[in-house]
Amino acid sequence: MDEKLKMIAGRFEIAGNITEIRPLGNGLINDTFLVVTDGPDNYVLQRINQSIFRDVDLLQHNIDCVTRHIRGKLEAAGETDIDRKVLRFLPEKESGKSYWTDGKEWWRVSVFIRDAITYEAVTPEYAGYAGVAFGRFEAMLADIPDKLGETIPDFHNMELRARQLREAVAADAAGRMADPEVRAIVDEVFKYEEEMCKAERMHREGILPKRICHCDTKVNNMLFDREGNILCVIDLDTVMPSFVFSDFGDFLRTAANTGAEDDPDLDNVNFNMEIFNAFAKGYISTAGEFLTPVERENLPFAATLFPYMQAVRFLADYINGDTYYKIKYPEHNLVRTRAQWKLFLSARAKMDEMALSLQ
Ligand code: GN1
Ligand code: MG
Repeated sequence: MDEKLKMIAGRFEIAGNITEIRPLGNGLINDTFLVVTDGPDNYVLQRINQSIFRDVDLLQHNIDCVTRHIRGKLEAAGETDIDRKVLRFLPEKESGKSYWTDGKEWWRVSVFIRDAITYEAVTPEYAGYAGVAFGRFEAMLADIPDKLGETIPDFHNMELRARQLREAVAADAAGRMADPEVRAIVDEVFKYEEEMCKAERMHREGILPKRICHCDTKVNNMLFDREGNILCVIDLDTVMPSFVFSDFGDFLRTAANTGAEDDPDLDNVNFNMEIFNAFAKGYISTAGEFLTPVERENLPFAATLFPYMQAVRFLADYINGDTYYKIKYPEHNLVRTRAQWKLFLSARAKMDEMALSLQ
């Protein structure tokens, strides 16, 4: 067992003795480990990527407020098994804070939710449950009294993401603009820029609000029990004020993709309308009461925005020389870009069909 990890985990109020620590999950940003103990619970130990989350104090403040608020709602609703329905972060023994740092690395520990399953792909039935769960998550947070900050400022701001791509192209830090394919994708991306920056314009016009959203609703950020019921939503680092498009669009970006996020075979990648229909129906059943007509009308737009934004982010990272996302091979970010671009075009071609299904 890695003694350093054991020492760090031991700083938190863990019950029992640690018997094993091993890597967990496939996140692209933080390093995550499972801490196995001989006590009643196992734990998740995470090193927070501080080069991305610059203000860990704010980050953990958001998470503390959100988990406390949701816990309160579940208790008020008479829910049982609450420890499997909302994450619980442990205090660090000395500071009492929900994270520990030595000034170089930032760490936190949460209780590992027992008998939970994550999926990289879902059936329409499960997509429907996920829609209900994400709509409920937003509804529960609608009256949170605390002020939450943006843990990554302007995280899902498309104008900013387009600007960052432009800066990456201008700097060409890794010499990748010499590749004609990269140039061609960049040109294609900018053709749709105005169309895809619609949300920021609507916000400036005062017709699109920001609400507390999850902002990383990848299908693998949701825990299911063995019967297929949703237990809870995990990966709360990006819970912050955003447009509802974030949660709706990012879930479909992963779940309605018939291929993988980084599928090298573009024939596998298409936008699956059955998943859209089921997810949208579930989402509207719980979010419908607070959605404004503008938000609702633009849900098909949201389904196209997220593959587009993700293509822009992967492409910018590729051009920057892979400084943000973890990669498994040198061209990985380019392969991801191609797959997200294909998904964007496929979703965009189905917007009318999506609008009909929402009526
Ligand atoms: C990152 O950490 P992970 O894998 O859940 C990213 C998301 C992207 C996603 C792409 C903080 O999420 O925004 O959509 O990768 N998170 C951050 O797979 O940038
Ligand atoms: Mg994740």
